[in-house]
Amino acid sequence: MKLCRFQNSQSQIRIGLIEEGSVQDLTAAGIGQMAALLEAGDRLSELSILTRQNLPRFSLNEVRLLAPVERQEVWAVGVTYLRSKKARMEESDFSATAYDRVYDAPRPELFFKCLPEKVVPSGDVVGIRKDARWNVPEPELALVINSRGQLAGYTIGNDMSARDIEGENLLYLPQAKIYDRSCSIGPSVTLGVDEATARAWAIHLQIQRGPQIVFEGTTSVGQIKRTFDELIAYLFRSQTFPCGAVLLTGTGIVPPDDFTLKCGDRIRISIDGIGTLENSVVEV
Ligand code: DO4
Ligand code: MG
Repeated sequence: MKLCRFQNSQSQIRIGLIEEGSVQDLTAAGIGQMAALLEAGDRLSELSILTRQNLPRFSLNEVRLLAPVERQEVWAVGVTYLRSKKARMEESDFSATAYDRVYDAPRPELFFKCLPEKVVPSGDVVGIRKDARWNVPEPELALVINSRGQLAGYTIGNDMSARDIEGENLLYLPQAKIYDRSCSIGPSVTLGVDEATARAWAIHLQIQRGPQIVFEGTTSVGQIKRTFDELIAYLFRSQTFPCGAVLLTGTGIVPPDDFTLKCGDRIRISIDGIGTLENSVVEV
């Protein structure tokens, strides 16, 4: 089941259920926030009861999908794939030991990514920093977690990053990761899938420049070193999330070192079981 936030033709924000190219309007049945379903223990049965009503249905072409994030803080975890550890160690002599250590350490590298109001939806533009020379997308599975620390669903995240700033000094990480339009999430939240099933999903990244595909790469969720429970448990240690959280689980696809994004590039991130998150690039 795929849950979404959308804007209808009267510009009203609604909650919907996506099925075969159409959206059922759950707000017509009283669901004003996705959180109401994410917090419910029996969300799948609640949803199937709701969808037995004759709810208004729209074609996906008639509505604008919004980022499926309401009031959740967005966090990310780094160096969860061997590929990411290797790339980070190569980009910086200075920080190589830190990346090597964190990959094997019991405590993961968790970092704050952005406030919900800064998240860019699929179809909108993501940013590359004016003061960075080496900018890349990071295609990541995102865990949608409720206020009790339960994994409620999955979506797709793009953890846009400035690799030259990150590589110059580890203490510059917030500037490499957090700036205008540096996080895109969407298009919808997949519910009712266990970790073992999600681990079999492939993640695919495609970058198009004009008519050319300038980079393509694939990885598998199964290559994430840590379990989802472990990541969530660390995120919720000594910290409460009254509105829940979205956690980007790290990248396993890294373009070659001579690749940097340019304005106008189109980034497509697809994950089996979820869909495609698509954005073009602007300088910010
Ligand atoms: O410290 C670097 C962050 C790495 C990251 O964002 C990732 O592995 O996805
Ligand atoms: Mg990342």
